[in-house]
Amino acid sequence: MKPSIVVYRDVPDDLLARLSAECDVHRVREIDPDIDPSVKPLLAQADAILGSGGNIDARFLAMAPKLRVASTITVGYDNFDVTALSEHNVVLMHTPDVLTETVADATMALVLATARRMIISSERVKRGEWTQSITPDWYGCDVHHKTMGIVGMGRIGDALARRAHCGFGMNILYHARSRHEKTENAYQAQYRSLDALLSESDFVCITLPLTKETHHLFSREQFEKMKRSAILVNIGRGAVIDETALAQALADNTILAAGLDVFEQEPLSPDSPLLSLPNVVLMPHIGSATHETRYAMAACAVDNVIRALNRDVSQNCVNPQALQH
Ligand code: 8YV
Repeated sequence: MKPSIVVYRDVPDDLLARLSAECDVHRVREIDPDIDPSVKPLLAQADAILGSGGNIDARFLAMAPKLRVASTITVGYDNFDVTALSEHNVVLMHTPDVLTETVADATMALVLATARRMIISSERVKRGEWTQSITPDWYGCDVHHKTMGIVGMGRIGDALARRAHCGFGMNILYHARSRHEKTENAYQAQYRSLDALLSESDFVCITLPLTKETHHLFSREQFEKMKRSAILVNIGRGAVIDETALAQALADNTILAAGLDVFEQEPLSPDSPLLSLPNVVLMPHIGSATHETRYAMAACAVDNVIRALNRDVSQNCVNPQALQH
């Protein structure tokens, strides 16, 4: 008998066909039975789940007693309780590497769009405000040869450092849990304490995952340590920033501007104070959202689940120790 898998995100047809050759595939829109109760009987029988989002915790796992593999079509896995998964002998597979370059492109795009005020300029042109030569109120600030401080130095941080240093001649500072000699040597990146990075950087780019340690790492105190001319970019996870404190810091010009791809609540609440600020560029979590990369992520997640169901957790597994012997 084929293993049963619940798929809770769009997956291209050819990849679904690959999955169907190995598994009984059940497609649903939502994985949370509180939102869609019809998922409950499917979870009761499921050997695997594949999708993105959802809150996969002990309560969820109690509804999926046969589950052996959870395959997320993301690199970040803060919505999974990894300890609970391991206790239930469920292996968690994710999709690192395939999105690194695309997310680094998006980070650089946010740096440029924010510094050069591209979105606001475009809106002004569309409103018919470009009626004569532009005046200094249209000006942005330079990016090239400025100092970029990267907080979190994983794969995406390294790919961003490459773009910023090799492409834009930027001086790279970074803060991370450990030193990254390869990045230091390749891009003359210099390690700094978080406080030193904040005070020296023109652009502070957050590429951190969300963990207990990084939750609200950025709040009023950190914004006050930044230059008043500094721009903050977040491509990691929204809750690394205390968003209320950020909106305040942008409103009272404690920092110059921000470019955000991720938010504490997604989709962004219509009540968010960020929505009315002129000095913030808001993107709907599109860091990895290109046709090519989303396909590669889905393909990686499909391969991951097939391998893991065949007890191969040698690649892309967050908790290989959970494989039951
Ligand atoms: C995901 C992401 O594609 O992979 C991650 O961790 O943040 C994004 O690239 C997105 O969360 C999918 O919903």
